[in-house]
Amino acid sequence: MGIDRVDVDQIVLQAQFGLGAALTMWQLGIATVGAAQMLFPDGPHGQVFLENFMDQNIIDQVVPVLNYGEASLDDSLDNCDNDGYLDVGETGLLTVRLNNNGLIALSETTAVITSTSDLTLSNGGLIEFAPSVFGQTVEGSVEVTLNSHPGGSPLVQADITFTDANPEVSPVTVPATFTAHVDEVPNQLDTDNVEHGTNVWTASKDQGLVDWFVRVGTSSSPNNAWFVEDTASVLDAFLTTPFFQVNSVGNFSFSFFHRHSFEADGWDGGVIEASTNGTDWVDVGTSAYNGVITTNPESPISERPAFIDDNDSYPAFDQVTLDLGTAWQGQTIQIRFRIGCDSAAGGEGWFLDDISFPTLDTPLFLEQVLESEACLSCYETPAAALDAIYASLGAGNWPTSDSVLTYVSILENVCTE
Ligand SMILES: [Ca+2]
Ligand SMILES: [Ca+2]
Ligand SMILES: [Ca+2]
Ligand SMILES: [Ca+2]
Repeated sequence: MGIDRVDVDQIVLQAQFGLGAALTMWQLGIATVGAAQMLFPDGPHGQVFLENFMDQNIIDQVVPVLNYGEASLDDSLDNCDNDGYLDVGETGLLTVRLNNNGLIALSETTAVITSTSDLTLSNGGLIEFAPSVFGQTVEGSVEVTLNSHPGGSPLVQADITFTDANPEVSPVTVPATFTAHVDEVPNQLDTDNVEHGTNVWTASKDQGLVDWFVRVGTSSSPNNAWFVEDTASVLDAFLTTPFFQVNSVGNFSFSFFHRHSFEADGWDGGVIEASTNGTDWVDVGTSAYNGVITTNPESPISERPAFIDDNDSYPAFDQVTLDLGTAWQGQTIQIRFRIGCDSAAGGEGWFLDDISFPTLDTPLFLEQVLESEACLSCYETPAAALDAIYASLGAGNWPTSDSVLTYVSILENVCTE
């Protein structure tokens, strides 16, 4: 059965999107068949490509592939302080994302959550996912209540065991930990070690497919670092501080640890910029750069001095300190880390950790402290809060001049012990 030429062009283009460098024929074959399945789910396209690749021995077997994506824990269903962290007495969602990376459609994907932490899980911890085809991510959740917390370490532990029954995928168990039962106190720390979520940063982009995100496993301080991939397609992505005031006395300096491996010969790279209005940005990293971006109209930072290729100590991290003197004294500014990539080929990307602004009068970064409130019961409505006040007076007793009233902030949904 033939396939229209225009369909073939679309499939091949889609398949090559974001595949990166050092590609094997097997990867290209799998990606092409997958792209055909995604673009033409009801057509013969995927099967035609698959048979041709198998005839050529480029693809030798087709098996279902289900991969772990990520998991998160929040306090979205019934919370005391609405801070995104599951505190004792709160109920939220434990959400799991799985990726179908095989050429076979999956229709009975499940995960079971088990934990040694003191949690109550809905549905026995079972999550049932929607059917998926190649390249799709499926997401599912269970309701979680945190009943108690041992203190000490601000972590909740869970094991995520996922599988598919049709067709059969062998179960895989992934351990996960989540920060829980904490409060965030702003403007406490000079250094962000990237171990506590996204802290104060904003990740955004003008062009491209990916953003900076907190990645586990490759870092300067264990276990997390910010990371952005050097994609094989045009990318202009930023990791930006909030506005902050530069110290009005002395030099302004900041430092960070980073590891980078960009597409060789300066086609892709990274720069550091500052702005007083969030719109107009000037480069502030020149003294630390190791090269210049190759001339290429596709690149958002073409011909600019930049971090290129690998850092000196790669794959270890190097520390960079930038002393910007007194030029920014007293001004309110933002700093951003910017990756610029052209298309055609990519590289590993850029890791950033232990970012420190030690000269500021007011520290930039927040600190997580163990939750001090015992959030054992929450008022879901203002009426419930009023009922609680009346109840505190004793049944049938209206307030008198010597009544002792307990004040409850109904706006902040405050809890009692
Ligand atoms: Ca909370
Ligand atoms: Ca909290
Ligand atoms: Ca770290
Ligand atoms: Ca490139």
